[in-house]
Amino acid sequence: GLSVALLGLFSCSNGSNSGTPKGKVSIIPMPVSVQEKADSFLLNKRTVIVAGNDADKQTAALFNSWIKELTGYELEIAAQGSDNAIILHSANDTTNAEGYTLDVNNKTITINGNTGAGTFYGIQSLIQLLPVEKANAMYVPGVNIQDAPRFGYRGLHLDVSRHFFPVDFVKKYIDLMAMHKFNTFHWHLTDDQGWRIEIKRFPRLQEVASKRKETMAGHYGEGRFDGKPYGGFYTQEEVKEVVKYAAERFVTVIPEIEMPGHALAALAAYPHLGCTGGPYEVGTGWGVLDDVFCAGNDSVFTFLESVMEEVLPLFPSRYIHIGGDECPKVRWEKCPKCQARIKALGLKDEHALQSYFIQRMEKYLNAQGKQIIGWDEILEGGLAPNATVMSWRGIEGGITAAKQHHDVIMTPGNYCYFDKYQSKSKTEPLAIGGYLPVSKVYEYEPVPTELTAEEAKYIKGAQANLWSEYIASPEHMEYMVYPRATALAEVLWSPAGKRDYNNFVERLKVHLKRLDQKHVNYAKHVFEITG
Ligand code: TNX
Repeated sequence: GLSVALLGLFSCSNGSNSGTPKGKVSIIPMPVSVQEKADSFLLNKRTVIVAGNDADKQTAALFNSWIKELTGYELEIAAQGSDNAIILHSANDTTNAEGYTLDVNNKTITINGNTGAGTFYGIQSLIQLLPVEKANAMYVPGVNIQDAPRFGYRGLHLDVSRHFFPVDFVKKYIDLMAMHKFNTFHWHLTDDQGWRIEIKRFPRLQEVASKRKETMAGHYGEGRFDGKPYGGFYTQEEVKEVVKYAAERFVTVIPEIEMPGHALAALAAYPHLGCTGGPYEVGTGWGVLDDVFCAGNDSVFTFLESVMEEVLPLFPSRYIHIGGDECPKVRWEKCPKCQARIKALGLKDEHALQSYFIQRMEKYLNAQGKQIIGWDEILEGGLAPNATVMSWRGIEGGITAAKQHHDVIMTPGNYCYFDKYQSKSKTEPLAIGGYLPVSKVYEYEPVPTELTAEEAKYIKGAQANLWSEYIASPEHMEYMVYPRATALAEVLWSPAGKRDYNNFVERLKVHLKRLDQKHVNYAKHVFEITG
C-alpha cells in the first residue's frame, strides 16, 4: 500500500539573511549553474518589465498574466527602465538558441536570452524563484544563473485518437510543457480508433472516421460497448489556434498522420484505400489491426498527398511524423495489387514494400520542404534517406539509425511510456501494464553507451509517449503525465552530471505546489515507490 503520502512541506524562508525574507532556489529542471547571492529583489505593483522586440513583449505579457494570477498585480511593460525592473533582452545567437542568463540583484532582474526562446526559458526559471504561496511581499532571491539545455529535442506526445482531448486541455498540456522547458509537442492525430483532424477535401473523415461506437477504456481486444457514439475532431481553425498558442510558448507542434498501419478509421471512411475494399468500421478495441492502407494502389498515395496538402500549411514545423509502426503484412500478402507492385519493382518482400511506401511519402514531403519522422519500424527494408527515427521498441532502433547517421529521438517503452503504471498501489487506475515510477524516469540516460561520441550526436533528445487507450479524461491524463514529466524534463535539460534523485525529490515537493496552483491533477503518491 501507500507508505508515504505527499508531505507538502515547504519552507519559504531560510532565515539566513539578515532580516530579508529570502526564498529557496528550487528550480525544475535544474539549471546548469546557480550562484546564490545575498541580495534579493522585491517584486511589487510598481515593478516594470522592460522588453524590446516582439518576442520579448509576448513573453513579458505571458509573465504578466502569471503574475496577475499569483498576486493580482498587472505590471507595466515598458521600453526602458533600470530600477525596480525586470529587463528582458534577446540576442541572436542561434548556435545555442535556448540558453539564457538570469541575474537577480536588489534593483533589477536581468534575463539575457541567446534568442527569444532563451529569454522565455529565463522567465520560466524566474517564475520558479517566486514564492509558491501567495505572499504580500514577493521576494525573489538574489542569484546568477547560467543555463542552456542538454538536448535540442525535448518532447511530449499525446494520443488523441484512442480518446479525444478538447482544445482547452491541449492548451493546458502545452502550457505545462513550456513550464518544464519542453519544446516539442507530438500530436498523434490519426489512428484506427479515430481520425481527429479536419480535412476539407475528404468530408467523410469528419462524418465517419472521427466517430466510433465504443466509449469506454477497456482491456486489449475487448471493446466495451455502451451503444453511445464516441468521437471528436479538431477543425483546422482550432489546429491553427493550438499551433499559435504553442509557438508563443516556444513549443513546436509536430503532427502525426499514421501510415501505412493504424489506418482503420480512414479506411472506414474511404474503403477503396484498403486492400479488400471493405466495408470497414472505425476501431472499437485496441491493438494491432490487419487492415492497413493498400501499398499497391496509387490512389492511396494520391489521397495521402491531398491530406498533406491541407495538413502541412497548418504546421510550421520542419518535421512531420508519418507513423510507420505496427503494420501487419497479411493483407498485402494476399493483395494482387501489392504483389504486382512487389514484382514490378523487384522488391524482396512485404517489408521492402513498407520501405517503398515510406520512401515514396518521404520523397513527396521532402519536395514540400518537410522532413519525416517515423517509428523505428521504418528501419525495416531500408531507411528512407533523410528520415529521423523514433526508437520505441527499446533502444536498438535508435542505435541502428544513429550508426547509419540518421537523427534519432529516443522514446523507449521502459522509460518513456507514461501509459504504464507509476506505483504498485492497488488503487492505481487500469493502465496498459508495465511499471514506470518517477524514480525510473529520472534514471533514464538517452544516449546509449553503444554509440561512439560521433554517433551520439545523432541522438537529438527524447520524448514521453501518452497513448490513451486507458486514459479517457483530461484529469486522468494529467495524473499519468505528472510528476513523471518533471523527471524527464530534468533528464533532457540538465547536465547529466548534475542529476541527483534525492535533491530532485526535495525540489519536487516545492514544485508540486506550483502544479497545485495550476490545478494539475498530478499523482500525489509519487514518493511511494515500493508498494
Ligand atoms: C504501441 S508505440 C503503439 C501504439 C499503442 C502503444 C501502447 C507505437 C509506435 N505504437 O499504437 O498505443 O503501443 O502502449
